[in-house]
Amino acid sequence: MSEFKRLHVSALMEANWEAPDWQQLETTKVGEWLLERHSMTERLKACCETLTVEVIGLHDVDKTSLSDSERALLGDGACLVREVVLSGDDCPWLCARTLVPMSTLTEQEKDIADLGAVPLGQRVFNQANARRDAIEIASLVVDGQELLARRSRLWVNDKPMLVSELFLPHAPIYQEEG
Ligand code: VNL
Repeated sequence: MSEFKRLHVSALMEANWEAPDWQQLETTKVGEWLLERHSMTERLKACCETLTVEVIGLHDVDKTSLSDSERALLGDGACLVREVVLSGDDCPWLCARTLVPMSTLTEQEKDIADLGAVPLGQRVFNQANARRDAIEIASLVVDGQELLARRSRLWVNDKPMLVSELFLPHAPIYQEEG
């Protein structure tokens, strides 16, 4: 897992995020995945019998380790970093890294630090006021393979977190229309 983590998490951290071409993407199957505003967890669940989450990293970072764009999207404070792999029926589909500002982990949201194998999307979209904005996309080369990724900001009770998701080679986003 550590080699997987090194490759995929660092690819996500080095991604060149760009604003999506909504008009062009909205009409494609890949676009439906990348531009999903509701829960990615739900969308993946619909493609398998069992969706599992493996936490591969959970640590704090101080504000000095945030990039300029992360700071612009989240504000200037320490964050919890949660790194996971989501698998559909034991096939790895998504590697995700979420930055949760400490100022988000308050009151009702304290539990987000202790989700373990509960998917973040399931927790966040349980809340009626959850929303997503600032969707950006990137194409990353990992192990010689070109993979799709996106970054977006999630809001719960008007508190932000920043979610980066890398679609692994067997993810449904790459499958032909069935
Ligand atoms: C998680 C689940 C993260 C589904 C995701 O993107 C996601 C998680 C950051 O459990 O951390 O799409």
